[in-house]
Amino acid sequence: TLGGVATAQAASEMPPIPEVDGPVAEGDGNDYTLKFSIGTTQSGAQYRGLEYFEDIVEARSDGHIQVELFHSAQLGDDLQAVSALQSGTLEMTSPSTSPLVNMFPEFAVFDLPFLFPTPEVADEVLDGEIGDRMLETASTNGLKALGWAENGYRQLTNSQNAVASPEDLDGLKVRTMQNPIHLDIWKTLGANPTPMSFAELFTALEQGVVDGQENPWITIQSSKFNEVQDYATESNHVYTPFITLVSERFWSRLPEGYQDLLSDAAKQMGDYQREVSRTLNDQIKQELMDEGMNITELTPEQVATFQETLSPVYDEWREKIGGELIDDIRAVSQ
Ligand code: TF8
Repeated sequence: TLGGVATAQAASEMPPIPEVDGPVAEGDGNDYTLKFSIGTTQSGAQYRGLEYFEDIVEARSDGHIQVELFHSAQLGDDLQAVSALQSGTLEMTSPSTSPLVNMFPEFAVFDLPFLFPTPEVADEVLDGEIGDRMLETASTNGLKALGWAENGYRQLTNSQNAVASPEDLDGLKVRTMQNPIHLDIWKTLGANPTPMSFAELFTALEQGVVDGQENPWITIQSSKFNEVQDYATESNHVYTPFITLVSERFWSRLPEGYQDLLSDAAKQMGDYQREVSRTLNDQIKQELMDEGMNITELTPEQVATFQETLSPVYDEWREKIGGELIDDIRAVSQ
């Protein structure tokens, strides 16, 4: 069928899953089951990364670690999955950093608008000293942080009208992540924000409880938001990482050889997943346009208007997040 061909073409443009390399890790003769749950769907880049992670871990543990994948928040949304790790009923998850700011306040730096001008700057921060330090910070309270992947640059969608300036947002009901900076961003822009779990979002959009939301193109398409949202704006207003977490209870039971294996696999997954995400980003924007979504691309002047309007958000949050951290990230992009 035509649908089948279209799917096959889209899939063939995903970078292939790499061959697993590396030696078989030294175990302790025991078998382990590792459940890995995420909030996005099976057709997104995140799940594709998980499939690579599964290949690596099963091959390099010689089958002694069995990986079971769960998508679409089947085992809970971002926050629920993190608490399941803490109580030891789930082994791994990879949430957006944004819902975790109550636990790790410095993660709020990833919620500041327009702080990461390019994916390369994001990589330098995540894979460098700052990212390493944050993985250590997050390795507490029953969690061990292993690496970074990406949700990506966020774009606004809505059911009401094209948005090219803050005025176009007047009174628009926008769902935000459960995060105080995001709430502040949309208030400052003149919208009417409502924090809500991602797992409830499709229904809220469909029933008109909210008019709009913001997420990367790949998440918009894989969650079918375009079926209930006619308008989109390529705003790129925030870059959201995914942080790969493992339950400390599970981690501490593993022999060192398997701990090293999981760390390596998380890093390899993160590199590959970001490649997939970036390859698909423009492709999916085009697909959404072809399917009839009205996508507004902002001129540099229009972007500047959003940036100026949002400058009070920096005044409000700079001291709370740590001015030095913000300056360090700015220094990377210089
Ligand atoms: C959000 C996030 C989500 C992800 C994923 C579902 O809008 O961007 O896309 O965290 O777990 O809540």
